[in-house]
Amino acid sequence: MRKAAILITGANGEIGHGLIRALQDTADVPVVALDIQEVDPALRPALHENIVGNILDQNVLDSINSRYELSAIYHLAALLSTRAEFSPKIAHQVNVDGTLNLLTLAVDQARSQGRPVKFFFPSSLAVYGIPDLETKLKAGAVKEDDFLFPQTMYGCNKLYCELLGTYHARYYQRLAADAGTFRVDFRSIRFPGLISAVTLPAGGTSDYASEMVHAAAQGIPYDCFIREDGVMPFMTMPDAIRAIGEIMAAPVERLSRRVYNITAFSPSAAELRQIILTHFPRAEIGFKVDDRRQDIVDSWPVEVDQSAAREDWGWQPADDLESAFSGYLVPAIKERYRH
Ligand code: AKB
Repeated sequence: MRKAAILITGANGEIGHGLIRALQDTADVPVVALDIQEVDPALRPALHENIVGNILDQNVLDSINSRYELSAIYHLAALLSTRAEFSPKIAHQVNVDGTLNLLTLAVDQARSQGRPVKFFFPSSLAVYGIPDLETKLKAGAVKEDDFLFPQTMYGCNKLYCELLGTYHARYYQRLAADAGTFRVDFRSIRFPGLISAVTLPAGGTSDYASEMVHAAAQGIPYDCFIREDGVMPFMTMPDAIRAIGEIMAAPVERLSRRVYNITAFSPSAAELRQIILTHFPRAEIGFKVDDRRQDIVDSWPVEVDQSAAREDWGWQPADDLESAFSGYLVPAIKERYRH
């Protein structure tokens, strides 16, 4: 007999940390974590099993398939945008081949259970590629289907995986006699940069926001690699985790699309510095711009249109820039570095 469970890949990453804690309170079946590294010991009590393994290893996925009956897969494992530029082929393998492996696992599970398996995929505003800064500043809130010409390997990977997931939800093996009996209930959110008080990102281009506030809280000088007027959307990790819960709980007939934009606030790097200084007046934050990473941020929108998420599943961010810092980031980060 297979055991009922939920699977989280990339469980030790930033989103995984928040999601495991949220599922601990809400999930009706045990949570199984898969990550290339051991999961943070603090999270282990929330897990039924902590599998150390690679999403590219078919033996690992076969073993999960034979032992668990999965009602949902949260496929978080990925190489982020800056790291992927340095290792584009590995990024393609992890981000695309890995996602196809997990979608195939979901199909196998759906087929054997005779019901769709829910599949959450965190996409990113990196799917956008705005040709120049002038266009970016004029574009306003960019809709889901505009400017889809990513300028990074990560953005290409995310965009293609959005399409792969949508294909698995709507058309997978449509010519088969039993088509429709093994669909994947794919749901995806395009996240802006995420800022967590608990973890630091690694290998992303939006990392400067998190690095700035974590450095300030520890009294460490920080040079931001983005220009003072560099701007892109952000959101707190608790808002992101709540959004995942909401889209996964939404009745499927409410979803007019499979991939949704969401956002919360869009400060420039100078505005981020300013708000951090109001909470940490002695923080030393300078600017040492990395032109290549700046180019990536310049290709991402200032704002995204999130009206579809609002209308279809009632999305509303809890935090604006002010409350993100005063109500969440600053108290939680101070607590984290108190000793
Ligand atoms: C990155 O910078 O790679 C990510 C993202 C915006 O998707 N945080």
